Amino acid sequence: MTGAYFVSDIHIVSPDCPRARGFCEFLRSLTGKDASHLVLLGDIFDLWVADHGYFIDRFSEIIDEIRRLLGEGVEILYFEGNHDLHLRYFWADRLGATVYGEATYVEIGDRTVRLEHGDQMDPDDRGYLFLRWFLRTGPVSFLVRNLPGRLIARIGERASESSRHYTSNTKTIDDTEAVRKIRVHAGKAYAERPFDLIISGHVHVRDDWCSPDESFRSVNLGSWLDRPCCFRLDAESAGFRELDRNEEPVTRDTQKVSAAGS
Ligand SMILES: [Mn+2]
Repeated sequence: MTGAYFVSDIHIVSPDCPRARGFCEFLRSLTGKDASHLVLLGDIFDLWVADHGYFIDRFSEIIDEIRRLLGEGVEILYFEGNHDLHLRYFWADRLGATVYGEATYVEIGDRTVRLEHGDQMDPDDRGYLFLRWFLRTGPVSFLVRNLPGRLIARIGERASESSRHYTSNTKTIDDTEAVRKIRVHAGKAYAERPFDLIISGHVHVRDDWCSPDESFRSVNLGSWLDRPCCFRLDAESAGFRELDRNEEPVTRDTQKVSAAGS
């Protein structure tokens, strides 16, 4: 492997928004020579549903870069978030990325990595977990693929406006609590099936933590709403990279991922 790059929760709202520009710039900086994997861990777009021409045309610049990377042999893994759904019709079937709807274990280099968006991390969030299931049932999938893309976009905008309104008024979970949930979830997942590294997104709180017995490392990617960054993993090191234009890249190749075999 050369390098595996992980990003999530960019929440791109339009092709010209600063986060879309930053993401294009980031994609342009990658080539098949230095990147073996690009892992998109959900909520890359503030809204992307199925294979509507509306989204494909709107974000064609990003799609072109993705196509180039695939052509250069970069493996692209896209995990659905709660803002980007039913991705396989376009991202897998037409582009050639691998799309996942659930947590998955992947071997990258000599590490076993558990990957997931993170929206199933909180078992207390029953209302959301029901909605998540509902949005993926057959009839709803059929409907969202067959309604006009522009209408889907309008419904999505309404929904995210009201959810922003809702979360800003009733912030039920603070950063400390979010970090606790990330780590508890990592421990539970490890007990079910071990890994060297777990990477998630969704909660928008950047976290990089080694379990007390150093058996695994848990990373949450934070959000580009706070600061654009990616996590990079290669054979020697693993750490966050800042992607702000004015900042020097900071690589925290800190604690080595404690691989079972090393
Ligand atoms: Mn999310």
